[in-house]
Amino acid sequence: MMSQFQEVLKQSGLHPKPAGLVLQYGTAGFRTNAKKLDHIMFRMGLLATLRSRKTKATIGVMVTASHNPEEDNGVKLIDPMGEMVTPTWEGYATQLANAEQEDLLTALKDVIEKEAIDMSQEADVFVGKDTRSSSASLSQAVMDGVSALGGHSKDYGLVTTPQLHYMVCCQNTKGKYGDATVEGYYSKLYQAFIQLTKSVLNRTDDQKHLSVDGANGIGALKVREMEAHLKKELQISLFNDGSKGKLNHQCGADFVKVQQKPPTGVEMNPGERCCSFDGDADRIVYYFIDSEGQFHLLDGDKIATLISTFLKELLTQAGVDLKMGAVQTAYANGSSTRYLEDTMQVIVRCTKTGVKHLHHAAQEFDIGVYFEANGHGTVLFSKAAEEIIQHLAEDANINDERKRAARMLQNTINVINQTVGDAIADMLLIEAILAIKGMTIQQWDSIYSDLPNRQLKVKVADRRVIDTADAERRAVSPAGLQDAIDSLVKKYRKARSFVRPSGTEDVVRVYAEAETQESADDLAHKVSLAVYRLAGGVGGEPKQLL
Ligand code: NG1
Ligand code: ZN
Repeated sequence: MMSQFQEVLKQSGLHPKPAGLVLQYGTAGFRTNAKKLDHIMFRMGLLATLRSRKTKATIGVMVTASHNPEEDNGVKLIDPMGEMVTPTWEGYATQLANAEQEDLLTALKDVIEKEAIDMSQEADVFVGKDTRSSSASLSQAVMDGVSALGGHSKDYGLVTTPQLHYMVCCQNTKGKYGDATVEGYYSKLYQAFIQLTKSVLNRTDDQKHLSVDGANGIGALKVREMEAHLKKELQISLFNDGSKGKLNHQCGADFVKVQQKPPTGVEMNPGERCCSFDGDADRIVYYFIDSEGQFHLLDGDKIATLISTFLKELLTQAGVDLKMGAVQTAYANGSSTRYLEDTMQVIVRCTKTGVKHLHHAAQEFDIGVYFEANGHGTVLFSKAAEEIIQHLAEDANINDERKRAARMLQNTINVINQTVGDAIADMLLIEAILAIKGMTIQQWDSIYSDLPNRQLKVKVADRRVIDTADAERRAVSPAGLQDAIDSLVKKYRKARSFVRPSGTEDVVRVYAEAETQESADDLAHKVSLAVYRLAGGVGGEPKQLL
């Protein structure tokens, strides 16, 4: 034990913390300019080792800054079942990250003591990274941290975030969820996809074709790897594959969603299905241009609706009564919420932004479909629901229609990545649903019409002055802000607006929706000015929409 601490001391000298630097474990772990992260990575290696000893299970550490610029990087810890770490451990992460060099051992020992960690336990950590140029040395720093504390790390190298979540879950469930290898991941997903689509006869090449924007990131590499398995049942044209463009620059799911326009680098013909991944392939959005050249976005809300409709129909056909719910955040388009509740009669819950909140809420249902509007989402099936579906699929005494539906539900369970939102898995499920329902992207799009909306960012001196309640839909501080928003919202038809401090960027986010795009833009702009005025805006009045 003594020697472990000496090793930590020695090694941490090679990964020194810049004095005074303070970072917070936010919505998506630590995320900032890559140059500031070496010590964070080393320390997260230490923490993951402790977490592994505490849980007596394998822990994951993913090095990525997702949709953020190439210059940034970040790190996220993955708990044994593939979920995000608990708030207490997020607190430890922040504590360890911010301890000055000379206080590191004290901070470390503090966690060991509070959690009563047996330091003689084995520790296993799976490490993965995205394609950023800084990721190689940063993931090495994580592994240095693991070995300094006497843990074992396994380097998965370049993987998507959801792939690493999947590996961790497979490892800790002793293969029940699948094999903890990239090959095992592809084989589970593509087999389920082939099973789902095999009954669909006469699919044309057009129906099998999909254009994918890989955001010049890891998703592009992994789509390439998987393509061979798909046996031409899905024919992918891959754009922004990283061979020339810069990661997430003018492309990727976040760009398309926020800018509401097509990415650069993708050849689009009218009516053709296209989708964009983000920089670590845990988000996906679909879109197309119509014959008049107009752009149509099918975001996480439209995806959730498509999947919920499909599952509800299958449940009816299979004749099983399972409680299904949809989970959204305040960013969900108002039309989607109305459609799910009123037309589909699905229970809808709204949570705070951040996957862990959605994931948690989705666990309350037999089948929980959760999606953030930005395209991060998945479906969770309770253990009981999985068992019921499995029994039914194997039941010799039911009719063909029920059996077919039960088998489709079973394959849906297998194609989806239940550990976390997964662009590749979601893409396969969406493609299968469209094929099975014989639906074009236009038909999918016309299920309901989005309310025009706008997202803006405002820079303030300290974004923590904004405090929210009611799943972030109301600002309780600073004083007067919510009143200002309320009186602005009243001036527009079908309007809604809210503000919240970002958990991944040093900005306040503003969201507005209204009956027309002009109104949504105007409302978002006016709310931004109110934030600027009442929450200590910096950097000159925000004249231009960010
Ligand atoms: P912040 O920066 O807290 O808004 C963003 C996304 C989240 C989530 C995280 C993690 C929006 C409005 N926010 O969080 O939904 O995906 O990044 O990547 O899209
Ligand atoms: Zn991401």
